[in-house]
This record gives sequence, C-alpha cells and structure tokens, in this order.
Amino acid sequence: MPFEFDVVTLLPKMFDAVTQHGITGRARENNLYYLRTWNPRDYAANRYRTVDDAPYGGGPGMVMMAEPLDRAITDAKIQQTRNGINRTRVIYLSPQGGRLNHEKVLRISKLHGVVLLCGRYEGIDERLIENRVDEEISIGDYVISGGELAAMALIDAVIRQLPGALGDTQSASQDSHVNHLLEYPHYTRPDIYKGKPVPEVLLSGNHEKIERWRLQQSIGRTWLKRPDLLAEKYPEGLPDKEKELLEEFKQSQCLAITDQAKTDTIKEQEQ
Ligand code: 9D3
Repeated sequence: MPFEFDVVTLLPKMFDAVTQHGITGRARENNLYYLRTWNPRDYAANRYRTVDDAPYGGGPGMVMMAEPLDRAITDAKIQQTRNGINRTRVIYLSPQGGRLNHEKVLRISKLHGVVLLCGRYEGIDERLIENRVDEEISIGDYVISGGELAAMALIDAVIRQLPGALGDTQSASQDSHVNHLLEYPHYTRPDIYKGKPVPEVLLSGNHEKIERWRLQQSIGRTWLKRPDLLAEKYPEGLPDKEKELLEEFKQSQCLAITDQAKTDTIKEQEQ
C-alpha cells in the first residue's frame, strides 16, 4: 500500500517540485506514495472564498481562519480512511515546532500516511491547532514564507526511507546522518583540477586502504565541522580504532596546513 501524503495548502502547484522531479518523481511513477493536495479555499464559506482575516487584538498581517482548514483536514482524513490508511498523524509545519531530524523522518516513514498542514500569512487560528494538530515540526531557526517548503523537505526525506525509493547502489542506510557522521569527500575526473590532485589513495585500487581513508575523513571532518555530532555518537569518548584514525587525521591536517603555508610563501617570493 503506497504511503499517503495529504497536504493542506493554499499553493498546491508548489508540490509539483516534489512529484515531478528526481528521486521523488521516480518514486511517484512507481506508486511508492500518493500525494494529494487540499486547498482551504475550496472549503471557504463566502463567495469571495475568504480563508484569512485580521488578528483579534490587532497587529500586522492576517491569520488563517480555522473553519476552512478544519473542513479540508476532515476531508483529507476521510480519504485516507477510505484508502485503508489508519496509522496517520496531522503534522503542522510551523516555526514553533520541534526541529526536524533524521529520527523524526524515520518515525514518520513508519506511518502509513500523514496530513501536512501548511500555513501562510502570520499563522493559523490557535483553536484549529489545539483541536486538530498532533504534532508541530520546524525545519530550522530561520524564517521562510510559509509551510510549503518545509513540508516538501519533510516529504522528500520521508520518501527516501520508503522501500524501493532509492536504487541498488544508493540506500537510505548509507545516508550520512544515519551513522551520525559527515560524509567523506568525493572526487571524479579529471585527476588534476586547477593544480589540485585527487588524493593518491583513491587511485591506488587498494579497497581496504580506501575504506580506512574514507572512515578517517568522515571522523576527521565531523570533528572539524560538527563536533556536536561526534559527542552525540560517542558520549563516552572515541573507541580505540576511531581515536587512532582521528589522531592520524589531525597530524595530516597539520602537514597540509604547513604544506599550504610553504606554497603561499613560495608564491609571495615569486612576486
Ligand atoms: C514575519 C512573520 N513572523 C513574525 C516574526 C512570524 C512568522 C510567520 C509565518 C514566521 C514564519 C512564518 C512562515 N513559516 C512557516 O510557516 C514555517 C517555518 C519557518 O519559517 N522556519 C522554519 N520552519 C518552518 S515550518 C513552517
């Protein structure tokens, strides 16, 4: 049974970006998921199809009215039930939500479907959130113009976890963040680009050495760029093998810096 995304949004066309391109486009063609949009405007009460109104208490901007959203959510849930989707939740993409991360993506991908509520304007009438929303999720501490892009980030991440969405060579379990480390660096042809060679070990054909080097790069780069991830993965400190790899990485970093300093000195002398 395909996973079902039911998206309540004033801007349904934005979701073509997910359904019509790339990995998520292919997954749609293969019926790994359904994505349906529900426009609150179609559930508005008056002939102007009004879905927003001024905030009680005053202040700038407009607030999305509860009733059109309520009816759209109800219809989305009825449709899910008809399709045999019972393990489902209503998620409101909101700056007030808990941050989206890999664990949340995994948890959502184990449901049968979700109703995703996208806000525009200043926000949604609080009573609708209290009555209908199971969970609020944010994608980070910065302002975007509405919930749609956040919903698409969530949808893309969830689709990657659905069985069959990724090819044989890719796999969700290989994704960085599954093992709490950053990825090793990637290189392709040419072997020298603007004077920079590809690391020698990658041309050696020695797969054991390559695998060791890549793990070392993963650990080293995580130590350099995201020490918080390393502390989370190894709260009691690094195991012996990883510690050795990291110490060796630090050494090689020093040499690389010295090396760069020498090159810089030579360049200066040439001028
Ligand atoms: C200028 C409006 N802001 C007042 C300080 C409040 C505000 C309202 C609506 C801020 C953002 C939005 C629209 N954003 C979302 O709906 C949203 C969001 C985000 O802005 N950042 C991170 N995750 C998300 S999820 C939904």
